[in-house]
Amino acid sequence: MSKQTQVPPMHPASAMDFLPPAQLQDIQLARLQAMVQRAFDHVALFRERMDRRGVTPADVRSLCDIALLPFTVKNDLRDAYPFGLFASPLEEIVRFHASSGTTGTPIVVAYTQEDVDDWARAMLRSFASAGVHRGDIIQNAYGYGLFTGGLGAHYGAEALGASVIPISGSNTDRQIMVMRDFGVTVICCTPSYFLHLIERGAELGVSFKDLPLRTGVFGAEPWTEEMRQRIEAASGIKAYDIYGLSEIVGPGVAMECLHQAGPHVFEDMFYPEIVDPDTGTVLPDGTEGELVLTTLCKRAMPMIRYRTRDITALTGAPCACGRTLRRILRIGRRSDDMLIIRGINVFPSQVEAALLKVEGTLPHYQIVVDRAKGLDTLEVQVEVTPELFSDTVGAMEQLHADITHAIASVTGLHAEVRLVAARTLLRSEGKAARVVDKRKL
Ligand code: DLL
Repeated sequence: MSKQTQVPPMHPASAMDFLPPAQLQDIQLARLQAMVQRAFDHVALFRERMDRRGVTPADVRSLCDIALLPFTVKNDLRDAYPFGLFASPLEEIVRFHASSGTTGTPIVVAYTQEDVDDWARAMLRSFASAGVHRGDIIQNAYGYGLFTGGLGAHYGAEALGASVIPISGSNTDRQIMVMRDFGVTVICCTPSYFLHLIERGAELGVSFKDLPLRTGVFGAEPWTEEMRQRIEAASGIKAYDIYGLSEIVGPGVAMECLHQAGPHVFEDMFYPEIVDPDTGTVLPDGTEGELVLTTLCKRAMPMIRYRTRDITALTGAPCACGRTLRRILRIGRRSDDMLIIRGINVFPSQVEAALLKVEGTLPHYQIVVDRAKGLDTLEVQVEVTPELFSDTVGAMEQLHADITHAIASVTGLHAEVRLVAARTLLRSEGKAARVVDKRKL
């Protein structure tokens, strides 16, 4: 029997997802104008950049005028560390989050009480669009702490009226016990961690297909359509893509509906644009480029035209759910995760999609890039099913050839494929690190 229940009645907060476009645009423009004025009045960086361009808040007369405004980039947040971009006095700030800072100075983001409430509403609408409802038991395995995932999902789930288990990441065996014993129906975590949970569940004799678990709210890292299919086939749940980033709010910028056709952007709160990553020119819907986001409601830390580095396209094509919110296509890559190997551009997601198309592979892999005798080398380590691993040499050789061919056909590169036994590669409890680039070490 299918685990999917009837579609619940629409939550009142979801009404904003279905606004007629003209009404949505009126709201966006009014919010944009107020936000730009606020940023101009209270944040030196925005005021200086606008002054330099000769632009004032009064110049934003239509939504198209957003193109007059300067971009903001991650380094601006680093340079302003810790509090330089706040538009609210510290006594109005009720929450901080920060990025982990493994790659440099951390960035700090801040929220007023209204910001926290707005964020909870965005997350509520996210859950509701995936059919999550009051009465659901949500296991929230996103990390609690400075990472936005845990608390973001938590407040949204509570606002929805669902029952939240604030288990955070890690302690995998306890996660599985709780999932089984509490009758969990919805799980929130990274897709890579969910794979680990499925696998550990099987080792403990817990098949997710036999549990009430119905829905996964997966994001915080790139994952492919092939990965979604693997997850759904192995667990019997529906896997939905949720997108967000700390600089804008955290999770809840965009979320898929039951039709799983790419995340709908909550456009009344976050204004999306797609630009050419090299020139910054705004591109039309349907064209792939870098996602740029402007917060329309944020008070403590408004963000104007933030360059996310995430590569996607916007589509206004009608969705079967009837939402008028445009969708972004699945974010498979970032402009800064491109590997240049022997002069050829390769994205980790291309490798993932290629190897998951081959039967006998497990969805656990690692890409190792190195340099030998002045030449770049690409090694792809892939786990294979225990049946295949213990099979004849011929079967392994065939699999090896199939994977090598699949990778070569999408990337144009010959990869050294290394087939490894199940459970060999390191598992992640949060965002998976798929690539080791030893050239940078
Ligand atoms: O990862 C917020 C989040 C938490 C989103 C939980 C979804 C669920 P950051 O740590 O600031 O925030 O990382 C943001 O992660 O710019 C993307 O590159 C990537 N990312 C987030 N969601 C997705 C997704 C959180 N669904 C960065 N698909 C973003 C692909 C994603 N990449």
